[in-house]
Amino acid sequence: MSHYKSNLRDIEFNLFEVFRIGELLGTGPYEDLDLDTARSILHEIDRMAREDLAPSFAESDRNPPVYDPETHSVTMPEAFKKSYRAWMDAEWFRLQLPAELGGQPAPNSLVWASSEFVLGSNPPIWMYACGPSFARIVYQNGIERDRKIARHMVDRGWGATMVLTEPDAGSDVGAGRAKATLQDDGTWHIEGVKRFITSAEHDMAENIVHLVLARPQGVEGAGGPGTKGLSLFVVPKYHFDVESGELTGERNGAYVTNVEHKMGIKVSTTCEVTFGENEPARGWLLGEVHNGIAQMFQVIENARMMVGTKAIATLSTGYLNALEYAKERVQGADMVDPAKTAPRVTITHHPDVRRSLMTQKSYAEALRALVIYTATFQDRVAIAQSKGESDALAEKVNDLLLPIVKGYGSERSWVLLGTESLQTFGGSGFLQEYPIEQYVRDAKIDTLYEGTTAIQGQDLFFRKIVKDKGQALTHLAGEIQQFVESEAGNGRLKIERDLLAKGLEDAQGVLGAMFGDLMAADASAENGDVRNLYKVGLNTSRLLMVLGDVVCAWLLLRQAEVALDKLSGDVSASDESFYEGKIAAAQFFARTVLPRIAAERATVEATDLSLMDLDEAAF
Ligand code: ST9
Ligand code: FAD
Repeated sequence: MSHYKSNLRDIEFNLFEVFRIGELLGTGPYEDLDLDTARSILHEIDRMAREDLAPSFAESDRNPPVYDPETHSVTMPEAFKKSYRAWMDAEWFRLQLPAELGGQPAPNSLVWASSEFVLGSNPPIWMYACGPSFARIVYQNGIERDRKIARHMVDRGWGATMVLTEPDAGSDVGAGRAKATLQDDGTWHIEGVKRFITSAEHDMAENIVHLVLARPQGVEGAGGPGTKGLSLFVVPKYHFDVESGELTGERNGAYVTNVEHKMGIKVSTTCEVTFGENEPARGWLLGEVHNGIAQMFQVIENARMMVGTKAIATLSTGYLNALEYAKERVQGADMVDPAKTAPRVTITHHPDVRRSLMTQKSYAEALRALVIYTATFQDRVAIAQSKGESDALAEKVNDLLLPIVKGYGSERSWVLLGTESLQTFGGSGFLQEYPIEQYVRDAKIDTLYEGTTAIQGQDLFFRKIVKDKGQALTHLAGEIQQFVESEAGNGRLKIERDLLAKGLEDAQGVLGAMFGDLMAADASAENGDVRNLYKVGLNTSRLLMVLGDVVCAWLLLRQAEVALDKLSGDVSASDESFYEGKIAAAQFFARTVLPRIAAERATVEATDLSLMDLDEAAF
């Protein structure tokens, strides 16, 4: 039986009942896609995930890829290859591609909603399968040569990687030392060692294209210090004929020189890649422009969305596994039955288990809504672009929400998988017989790669709020305020709307205190002291969590409003339970999570410099 338990009903609820993406279908860039087709896509990917992708999940964890240092090659487990092949053969990746690359574009909300099935059932499949999406970046940023390469990447099913990290350049990408030297024929030779590169070696594709950040040498206006001096190079594993895509049989000097042994996602190869050690590693400058970090961030934005969705997908299947177990596990008597001979009950009768299950349910469903809500702004961006216009506000709100999806989503998911989902199983949760221990191991990475949580918190405050002059945040806060002041839920959500109002006010208090500290760090102002910036830095991760909780509470309450509306009409018995569950989750979240924001506010307002003044020896 599949480890993976999907929640198709909730995904459809979000897409079609809450965010009403049906209204986009059959119009503009989605003219060829109707509602029935959209639903059938979801149903088919859900089926594939459970029947074709999930079966190799545990097996490839226990029998991970084997690296041969002699040949610098990796042999993937057969079971995983089979799942990967099934996914690639189905060609669902075309939903993310423009028509010029053989795609059939679908709304991002539909794509990210359906990605949950893959990312919940066997996430490394999605990562290995990203070659076509990387091709899109090559295509969009490239010159005619690059566009040809992009087509080969899609048509020939090549793999691809994003290559930033070096031993001394992790969060600080700008410290990277890999260098690029221009050759007479217009190509570049890359030299340096990159580490932790996902999917850099495997035996599931005839070629792998590395997108490498490196610093050009001796080029006017490029190659300076920091991230702005980095350029992006397209560096294949095997050389090929640019016109036909045929491999020439010649190996490029980009070799995997180690594969890491990891805590989780073991089937995803995490590689050290050495460029140009014994033979040249030849590549092309993408688009022949030195704009590397901005180009790479087009990949990173997509990857951050993916990582958040992966974490959230895992929490959802973790919760549904825990729920199934809790409904069957008989242990102890009902708390209110004092008799020694009282009948034993399933653990769902115990208040603490109910608290735990509802915590898991409300977060999993809130986070799913967060992913899909974020993707609706990507839809707006794509629709505007298809008309040759831009939707600046949608771009900004998407940017604002990305660190919340990635940073808050991964933190909440990984913690809850351990403290609640695994805990529901008691000692059995610790065993490999159940999938939760692997979920916990596999989800931990989501708080680390694609920018750690600390980086997400800083990105949120400094770039997405301060640099944006609060425009996106003002829009989002305005939407929440409007909901607070509405009659949503007709009295049944009144307490929760009041709690949301207080949560929003406290979140604004957190921001107010942080802005105060930021101003006080302006050394040119009267009494300004740059060290006050530390106070901001002490609270950026906290802000990430606070804003995440407020947005999630609001999204759950919006869902509850829709559910209440549906319940006022005729619904099937299963839908009645579903909608009641939506209301219960929203109320629980509002009543148990939102009040904590007041404490976070008090903490932020009381922040001083004592921690920064403390001698390191005292730690
Ligand atoms: C990794 C991979 O960890 C893990 C999983 C791999 C799975 C692979 C497969 C999945 C990938 C799928 C992708 C397919 C692609 C499909 C796409 C389809 C469309 N937003 O603040 P500054 C830019 S990989 C946008 O001064 P510092 C911007 O250009 C490793 N852009 O930064 C900016 O210039 P300006 C991941 C942003 O102090 C410039 O950077 N590693 C953003 O120089 C400089 O900005 C990391 O994530 C943003 N949010 O550098 C590193 N931020 O301001 C984490 C910056 O003029 N570290 N830019 O616009 C950081 O993010 C650092 O904050 C830093 C700091 C490096 C940016
Ligand atoms: P460091 O940057 O050394 O961070 C250590 C700690 O210090 C962290 O807690 C961090 O939050 C904190 N910290 C660092 N700087 C700051 C700061 N300025 N403010 C506050 N706190 C800070 N990279 C790629 O390029 N391509 C890939 O495909 C890829 N895949 C990966 C797959 C796996 C399994 C792993 C483990 C990593 C992968 N990475 C990849 C690298 C990944 O993106 C980095 O590990 C990550 O960005 C953190 O860098 P680091 O490990 O060097 O940690």
